[in-house]
Amino acid sequence: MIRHRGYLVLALVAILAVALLPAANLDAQGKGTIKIATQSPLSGGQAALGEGIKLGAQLAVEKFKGTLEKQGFKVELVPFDDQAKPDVGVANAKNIIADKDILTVIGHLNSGVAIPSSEVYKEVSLAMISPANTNPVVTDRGYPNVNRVCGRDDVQGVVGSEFAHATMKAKSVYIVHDKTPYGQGVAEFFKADAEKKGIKILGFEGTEEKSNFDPIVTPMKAKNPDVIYFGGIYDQAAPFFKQSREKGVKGKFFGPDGMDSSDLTKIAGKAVVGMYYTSAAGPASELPRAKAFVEEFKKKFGKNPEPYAAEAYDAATIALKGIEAAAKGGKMPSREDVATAVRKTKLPNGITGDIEFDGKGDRKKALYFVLQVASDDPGKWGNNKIVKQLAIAAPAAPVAPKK
Ligand code: ABU
Repeated sequence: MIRHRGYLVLALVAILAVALLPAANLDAQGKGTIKIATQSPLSGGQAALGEGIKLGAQLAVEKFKGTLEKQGFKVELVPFDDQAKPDVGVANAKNIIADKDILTVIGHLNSGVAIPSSEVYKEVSLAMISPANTNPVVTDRGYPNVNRVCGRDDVQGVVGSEFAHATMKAKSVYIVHDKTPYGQGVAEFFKADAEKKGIKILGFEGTEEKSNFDPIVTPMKAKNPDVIYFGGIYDQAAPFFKQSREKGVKGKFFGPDGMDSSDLTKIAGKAVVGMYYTSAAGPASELPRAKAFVEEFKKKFGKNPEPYAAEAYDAATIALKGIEAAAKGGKMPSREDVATAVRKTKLPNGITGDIEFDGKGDRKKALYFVLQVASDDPGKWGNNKIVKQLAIAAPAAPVAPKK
């Protein structure tokens, strides 16, 4: 009886083994998992843009992962929340490099987070493709693994000052910035060129204040500037502009791409309708090749893509193409091979235009826009009018001073 039971168990084990054989074979054929990480703020005041970056990348990965999957790789997107904080971005970056399956990072939103985080990626030659970081330092370090598909603030600041001078006819400007590498950086580029054009700088000050701007607004109002420029991000700029108008400031508001989110009108309402801002992100609804992306995005996520979501889509598309090129022959590529391939990857049909990197990882010709806020309805942010559109080559890297 006991002997019979033993045979029965053996037979069951054999049947089970045969039944599991196809799955086991599949595993044996599988070449492993390839992960693409995103890093952007998914919580806090800048989550609107950060979430858009994650979702833009997600859409591209879902759409274009097929080639790698056919080769036997499993492809996954792994989102990280950097909370727009440098220390959180760096802590995430350390976890990212510890996961050997992660072969590229799409991120960040904030240059002040991207710069220290990319020092960590560099340790292991992990490719980073930024959809949104505009501070020159991001690429001027000349790291072979660091790239961006957007423009730079040394160009954006000048585009802004030219517009303030030629179109807004500004004779004087008051500049406030957020003290971050991005906000202060773009404000300095704007200021330097505005001064060259003879615009009088009535104030230049940094603040980390998020809610009570009285101490800045009162002396600023007394100087009666033609233009008030805010170098920073919408979550801080919106209450600043709103309070400025409420306190009777008459000057025109202006700012860089940190203004470019529907949350600017959600917070500031009518105070910002009609204001101009520059951007390195094209409004996706106005980019001829991005129409299908906008429709797909809305259908899948039930909302409009925020600025830089389309750039994240193109960045993730380049990441996949780079990985495919490095995985030629069906072998799992090294991070270094992927970084080399990403730098060489061309996207002649990107939804934000043609993309190709120069020797330091800048987009060879980046797009710059001047836009005007059309409505206080955040749902109509995509209707903001393009007042000016330019494609400008990235400046060469600064030459180190001779010792
Ligand atoms: N360029 C918009 C996001 C801000 C930054 O680069 O830090």
